Amino acid sequence: MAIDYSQLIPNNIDLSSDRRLQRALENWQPRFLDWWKDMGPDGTSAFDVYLRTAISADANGWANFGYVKMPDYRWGIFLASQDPNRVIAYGDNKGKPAWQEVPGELRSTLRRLIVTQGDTEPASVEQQRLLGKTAPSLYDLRNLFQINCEEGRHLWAMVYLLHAYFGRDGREEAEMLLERHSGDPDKPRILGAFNEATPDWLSFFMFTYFTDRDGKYQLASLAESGFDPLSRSCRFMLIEEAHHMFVGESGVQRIVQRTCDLMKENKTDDVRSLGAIDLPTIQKYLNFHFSVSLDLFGQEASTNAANYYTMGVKGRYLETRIEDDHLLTSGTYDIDTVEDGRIVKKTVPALAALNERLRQDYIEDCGRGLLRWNRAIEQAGIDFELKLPHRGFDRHIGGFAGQRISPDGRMLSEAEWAANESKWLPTAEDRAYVTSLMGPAVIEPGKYANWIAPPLRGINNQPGNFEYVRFN
Ligand code: BYC
Repeated sequence: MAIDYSQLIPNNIDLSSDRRLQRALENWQPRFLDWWKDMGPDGTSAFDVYLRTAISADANGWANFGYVKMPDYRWGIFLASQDPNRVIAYGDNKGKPAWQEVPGELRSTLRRLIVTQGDTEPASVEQQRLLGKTAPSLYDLRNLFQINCEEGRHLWAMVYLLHAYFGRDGREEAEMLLERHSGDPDKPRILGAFNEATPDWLSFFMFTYFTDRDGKYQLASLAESGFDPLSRSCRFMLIEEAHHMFVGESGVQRIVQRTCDLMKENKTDDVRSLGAIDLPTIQKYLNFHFSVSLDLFGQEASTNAANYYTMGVKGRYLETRIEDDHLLTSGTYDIDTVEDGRIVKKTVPALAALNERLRQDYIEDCGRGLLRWNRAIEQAGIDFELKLPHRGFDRHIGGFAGQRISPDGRMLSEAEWAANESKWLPTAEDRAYVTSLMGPAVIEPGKYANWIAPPLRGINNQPGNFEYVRFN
């Protein structure tokens, strides 16, 4: 169904036929806009930004580009189209029709998952709210704002589900989504990574590469949900997510490229003296964002994950393409864990290992971008390789939490860790250096900060000197 933009809340769910829901969401809308004003991109409400807006939820031609003031962005409710024959693909309810309403016994489980997902979306906007002040170009500024607007829309997607299917509890949860704030000591966001600061653009690109990619895997698992409205919401969100990961991957790529170009031109490793970011610092930021994002997958052995699967609430990545019984009651899976001071493989029931299995899919996907970044380094003739650290490195959730493990996967004593930590994770000095490169924002069309290469092509094929943001 096409998106109806004539409504106060654009939607493709025939919202006007449900007056109660429409009114409830119209009540929430000004609160969302207040939140955007207070916690969204700082001081930007008058800017005209070249943004894409969804025009239909079909795969073809869903995006429309034009200048928009962000507070006027048409946030709304867009679900992928319904397959009337869809059945649940796994677990105890395998083969039964997907649920169009929330089964009573799954209410609190589903609400919790939707709230956790919903909480991350505004959190990321809050984390990124000051980055516009130091954008390395208009192109990057526009991409930041596009992502912020779409994360805002992802919040709308979850708030719609809470309002439409969870009654008063859902409405209260929707309020809370605007009341918790990233890094707030009293009311923090739910998941760890969403309370970390994103103070500079290297962090932003690492975040959109690694943490948005967790989003891809979690949304893909929730897209397998037996609760059809959740599945359809996540399917549409996934289309938007792809651009965010592109921004991360190409952003890091451009920083690496610039660093390599300067190293080559000046025959030096000391690119800091040239105002660029050295490869070891990029590696440290990578280590940090990768391990923080690995934590987002939860415990390696999780009864929660087993229950979600058995009940048909959350599936595996691309569940329907996997060839097995989709019950997993008899299978096993090997997880890495620490026992008696050593990293060992442990065989656990496949059902319990679903978080770890998703984490493994994610790790493999993360590796693909590194291949491309390393190709740029190799092509410059530089002897350096960016690497993903071991899955146990600097973890705070799961079996590796509290263990001291090196990036190459060795168990360390506290003293060994302390002696090396500054080589593996950004130090205060590294962060201060990267921060010192940031800003003021580069606002001349076609110009880029010294520490980043221009992109290969413009958004929507626009020329290099395109004015992506107009300041008013
Ligand atoms: N931080 O059995 P476990 C995105 C808790 S990103 C804090 O493993 P489960 C985006 C856990 O709650 C994707 N606490 O849990 C990206 C549990 O607590 P209880 C967001 C954590 O449920 C960029 C206990 O530890 N979406 O979209 O299997 C920009 C036992 O753990 C953490 C989702 O996450 C943590 N990291 O797994 C914008 C999908 N990990 O029960 C957006 C929805 C675990 O003991 N969420 N705990 O009180 C889920 O599927 C699950 O909640 C999790 C956790 C995978 C996160």
